[in-house]
Amino acid sequence: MSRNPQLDNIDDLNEMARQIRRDIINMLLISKSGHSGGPLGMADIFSAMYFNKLNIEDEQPYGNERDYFFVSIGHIAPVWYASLARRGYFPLEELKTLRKINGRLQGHPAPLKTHGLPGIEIASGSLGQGLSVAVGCAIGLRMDKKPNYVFCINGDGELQEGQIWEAVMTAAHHKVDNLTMFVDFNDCQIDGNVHNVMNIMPLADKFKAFNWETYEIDGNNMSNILETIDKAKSVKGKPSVIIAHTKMGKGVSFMEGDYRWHGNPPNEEQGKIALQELPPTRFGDFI
Ligand SMILES: Cc1ncc(C[n+]2csc(CCOP(=O)(O)OP(=O)(O)O)c2C)c(N)n1
Repeated sequence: MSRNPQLDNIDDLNEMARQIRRDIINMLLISKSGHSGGPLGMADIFSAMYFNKLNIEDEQPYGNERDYFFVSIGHIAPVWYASLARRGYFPLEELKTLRKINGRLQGHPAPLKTHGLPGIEIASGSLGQGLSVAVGCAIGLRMDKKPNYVFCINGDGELQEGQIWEAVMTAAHHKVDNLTMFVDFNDCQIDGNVHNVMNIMPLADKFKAFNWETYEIDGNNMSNILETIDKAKSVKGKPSVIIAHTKMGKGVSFMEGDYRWHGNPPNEEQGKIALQELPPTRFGDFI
């Protein structure tokens, strides 16, 4: 299946982010289970990545020239599925099958080899592992003298996993500069606010102490996202991290900033209100 075109201006990328948010709500209304808050909060970054920044190859899910995109927090699958479908990795129609038994869009993502879904590099959902894979991938590419770039999406709650910090130390030690990590910094996790469950602050200072190039941005601001990715990619001699301040449930007033939306879908009434707050776009709904 050939890819849909890249979008080159901020307004279009914002509109795509809104469409992805509508898709997330519609998928969850159909599946009646799944994660709302994290996916909605990350829609701007996914729109920026899939429609502007990621080097994607037409027709090939895993082409040799592609950038590698790892999503370590598999529970935000709805935003990933919507982005992949919108870019043309699989038919939009398939978004109706989120969490259906024997379908390709499981609650947590799995790659082509096991589930037949193109564009997913590795299975994720068990937190803490994705960054290690991303670091290994980046080192491997460098050993093969390949120019491909590697991105990894991590959650702030996920940073409580010890394995993350082994990977952070490893990437710095090996001066892995073909890697950018995003932290979805929404101060929410499955059962509370991150600062209450187990504080990870001061986060930027921790990454700086590990010798990572460290950026802090508004992760729901498209121009901020785009310009920081460019800066991070140009860094030499060390890995980069973009601590992206996002809002859980962004775009839906009654979900915003509330960790209780980490893993729940809207009901019919809530879904209706959510879709009113996210007006239709020129890209059109899948239902
Ligand atoms: C190894 C492991 N431990 C626990 C869980 C259960 N779990 C799923 S999501 C989550 C919270 C993750 O927080 P964050 O990454 O900040 O996600 P957000 O709430 O922002 O979407 C937890 C503890 C898991 N999936 N894997």
